[in-house]
Amino acid sequence: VFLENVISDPKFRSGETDTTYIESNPDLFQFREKRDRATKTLRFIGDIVVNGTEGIPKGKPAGVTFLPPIVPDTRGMQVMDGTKQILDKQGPEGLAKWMKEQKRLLITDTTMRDAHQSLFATRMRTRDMTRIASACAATMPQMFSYEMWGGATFDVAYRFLKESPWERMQLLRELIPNTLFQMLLRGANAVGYTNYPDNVVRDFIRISAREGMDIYRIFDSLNWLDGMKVAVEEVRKLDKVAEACICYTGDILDKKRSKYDLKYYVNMAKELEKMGAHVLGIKDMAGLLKPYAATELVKALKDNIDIPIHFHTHDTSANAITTVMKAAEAGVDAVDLAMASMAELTSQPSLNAILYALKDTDRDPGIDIDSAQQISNYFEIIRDYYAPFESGLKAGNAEVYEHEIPGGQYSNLRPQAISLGLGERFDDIKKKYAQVNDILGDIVKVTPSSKVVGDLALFMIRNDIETKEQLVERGSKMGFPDSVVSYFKGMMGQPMGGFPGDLQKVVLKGEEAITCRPGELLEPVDLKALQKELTTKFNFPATDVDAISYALYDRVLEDFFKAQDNYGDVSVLDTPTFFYGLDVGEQVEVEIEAGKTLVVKLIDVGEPNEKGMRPVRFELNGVARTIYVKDNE
Ligand code: 3PY
Ligand code: ZN
Repeated sequence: VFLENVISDPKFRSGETDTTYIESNPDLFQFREKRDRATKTLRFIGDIVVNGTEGIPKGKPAGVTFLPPIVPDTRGMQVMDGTKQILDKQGPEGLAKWMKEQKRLLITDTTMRDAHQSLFATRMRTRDMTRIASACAATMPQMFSYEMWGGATFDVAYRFLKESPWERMQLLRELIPNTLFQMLLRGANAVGYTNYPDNVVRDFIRISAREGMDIYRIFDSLNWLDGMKVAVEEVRKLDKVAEACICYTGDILDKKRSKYDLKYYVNMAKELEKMGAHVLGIKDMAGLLKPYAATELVKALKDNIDIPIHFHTHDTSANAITTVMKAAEAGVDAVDLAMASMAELTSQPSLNAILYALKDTDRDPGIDIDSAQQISNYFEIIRDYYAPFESGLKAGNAEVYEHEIPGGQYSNLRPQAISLGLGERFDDIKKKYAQVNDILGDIVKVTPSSKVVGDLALFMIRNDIETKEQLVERGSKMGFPDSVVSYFKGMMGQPMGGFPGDLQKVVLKGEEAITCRPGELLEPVDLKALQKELTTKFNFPATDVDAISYALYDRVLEDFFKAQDNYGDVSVLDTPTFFYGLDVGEQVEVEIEAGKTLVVKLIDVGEPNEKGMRPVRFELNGVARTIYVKDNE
């Protein structure tokens, strides 16, 4: 975004300016250091060759062949209007009304967000989305929405992919002008793991709406209504779609588990409708809603609220496709699915399978089956690039009904356990997770409350703590994980039924807990000041987009800027080169800007010198170049 200031300047882009605007704002042309891009690119590739990518073994994964993806040829095809135009012309109420009038089942494709978040730790790069985006727009104009932002994508894009999530949205928006974009917003936690001041949540929504977001799926990780109000209000103000969620936990069919029963969900849905939700989301983040429970829940909700209902689930148990069918039968308006090659396991059920299942019925989604197949084929090839990030799960596992771990967390917990040297104890960890949930009084588990449960489970295992009594007894002399402290302080909101008092006391060690909204207490963040600070620190005219990102993730953004200064724009590299570097003798082409291509060939890697620097020899456009890279081993 910041490389092309004048183009990304909102006022300039709005067209409300004349040439004097440019003259009086010379900093629009003060570009950040762009020179020496070839050296920076070689430096990055050299670093990957020598040190590999964080979190995965160095070098190309064995047994995987990287093929170039096949993009359907849609040249000359007209892009038909779709749901985006309905929202833009008729507003969110108009869209909600339209949704309810549709007989067909509306479909959200989660491939570009939750599917890769749940299957391979959110690592899908923008480049692998943009290449297929035009084909999505041209061949599937009946798609209700693309979930392509939010959740963990924001943090991971900056932190691990070294690319801007804003640029992702901007590029996809240009390529998919006809379909709604949808994001997952963690209520007062926005796209982070902690509560933010109210003004940060509002500003984030305002800026992301301006940059192209349409539907905000808003939830609170404890189903605490107060935690969702600010976000719902702000989205409404902007005439975007507020999809407020009930997070589903427990089992409404099990009459012994009365804490989260049908009445609880129906009441919550009514409250959300009153709060101003345009759409109700059923957010089944762990895939716990069983097929017949979906029938009951959707019917009861349909009887009690007037807004359309959008169902989201995960296929961890392997039951989810049946649950989607039952929800569709019971009249749900929209469902989340993923392209077949990116579906199932901890991801969403298969979009392609549902297209066949509902073909020639009155709920036929109307999306062209062959086109969806081609898009799925594209992602099948892409998925191989990310093989080392996969969770290793080979099949569905119905045990999820016991441990209740959300899909997105499940694929992260195993590497987290391995990094703590607890790899072999994954079974114990899952059991401990369930036990911690009991200890906390059976809470809703979704980011960030699910992280609290995961962190406390790992804490108990590492410290050989078996029971709640031991936890309370020994806990008074121990420091708890940050997430656990923050939870008990009330910084993630209030759980239904309150906190277990004895445990709260030992965790907080005399500190007071709050019972109001944390966002009210936190000092507002001065975005303008942040913008100035960034401008000075990084010597470029920072925008409000940079400032709001800084407000959410200060360290992550600083590291991202430093990486950009060091390596240039690495989003231009193909994904295998980005993660695994080059083999000796291998050559790639890197298009650093339209019409400007670097041909990079790795010649060899030398022994480290006395400073631990290895010479990495390349050929750059046929000319020998050596880069010295610090060997971190
Ligand atoms: C997230 O918050 O990232 C989730 O996907 C929760 O389900
Ligand atoms: Zn999800």
